[in-house]
Amino acid sequence: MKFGGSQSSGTCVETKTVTAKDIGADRVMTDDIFDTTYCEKAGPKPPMVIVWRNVILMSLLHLGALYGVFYLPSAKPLTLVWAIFCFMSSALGVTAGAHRLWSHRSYKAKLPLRIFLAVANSMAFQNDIYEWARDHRGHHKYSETDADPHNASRGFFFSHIGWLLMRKHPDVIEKGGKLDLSDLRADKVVMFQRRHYKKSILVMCFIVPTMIPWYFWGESLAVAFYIPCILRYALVLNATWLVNSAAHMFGNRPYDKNINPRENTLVALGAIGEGFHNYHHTFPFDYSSSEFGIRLNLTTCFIDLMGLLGLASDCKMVSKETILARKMRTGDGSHRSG
Ligand code: ST9
Ligand code: ZN
Ligand code: ZN
Repeated sequence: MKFGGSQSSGTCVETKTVTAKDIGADRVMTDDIFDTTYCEKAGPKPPMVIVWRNVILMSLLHLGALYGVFYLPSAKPLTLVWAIFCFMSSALGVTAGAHRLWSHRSYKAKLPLRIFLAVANSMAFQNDIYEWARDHRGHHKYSETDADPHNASRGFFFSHIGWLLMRKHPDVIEKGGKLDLSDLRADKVVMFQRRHYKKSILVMCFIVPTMIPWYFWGESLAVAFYIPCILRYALVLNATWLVNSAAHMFGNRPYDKNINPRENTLVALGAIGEGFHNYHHTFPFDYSSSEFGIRLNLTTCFIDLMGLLGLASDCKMVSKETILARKMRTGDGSHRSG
């Protein structure tokens, strides 16, 4: 497999020049690299089967979140701080955890950090880490085809939330079943979270965000339920989904103009550093998910901090020469000087 150049380690370990082999071959898995050999099956597409239970639950969640907005003026300041804390924790459980660590293996994390990220991931309630990483590897490997769980060529709504409201395309399950997930199965933290997933989301996504403000500073149960729990959950979900929808449609393509994922600053802001999506699909193994390190990237700040504390290491990062060469070869010209 060719990755076209050299790579250096991120800020959490020393910089070194390495060969193309180091970019992919030494990783635990490479099933997040786009598969150019896959072809969608000819003939009519299978019928769309709507899952009404999910439609109802997602509608209730979003109505509840809207209701929460009206509670904002009556919330105690500490409750708002707590809601932001819950937003950040659950976001990190997705970005630094399910995404950069477990889906892409872009850095290594010691046990205490993996435990923190798994707990934070349960607060985000976006399917367990195993399922999330499996679907996400499929998204990279079969991007924007029938085998991509949130295939953006089916439109904004489908890639944003629609894919969670209907049965999956059979190719998602067929191709997903062939992905190498052995590293996930070997990770005790991932498998523990999967075994106890329902209990963990009940506690981390619903009970803890609601009970802490009520118990410790006497917030009303209604405010504590609708703001740090429901509104926060809906915001994290939508910030995440925007990476699948908006960042596959709006923005420039400085690294590869032949793919749809884009650089989207607004999404990067809301998704704590995950909006540099043209870069990310071009170099999925980079621990920053961006050319620009910590710029607009709280997730990279967090991983770097964990590196300083000795909890994260082996951060993979693409060298400037490789990035420049790739921009010249396949970019849309929008960053040529950058
Ligand atoms: C949620 C996930 O929101 C969000 C993920 C977003 C990813 C974003 C990535 C962008 C980059 C990162 C950015 C992060 C930014 C974060 C910012 C934070 C501020 N391969 O699933 P079933 C098997 S979740 C292989 O029922 P259906 C499966 O194992 C929200 N096999 O499929 C099972 O086998 P078995 C909350 C697969 O029936 C069988 O197929 N959660 C694969 O089609 C059936 O599985 C929900 O809303 C695969 N890829 O139903 C729940 N997939 O029977 C939503 C499946 O042997 N999910 N299989 O066990 C569901 O209800 C259902 O999955 C469904 C499909 C209705 C959608
Ligand atoms: Zn994508
Ligand atoms: Zn990814």
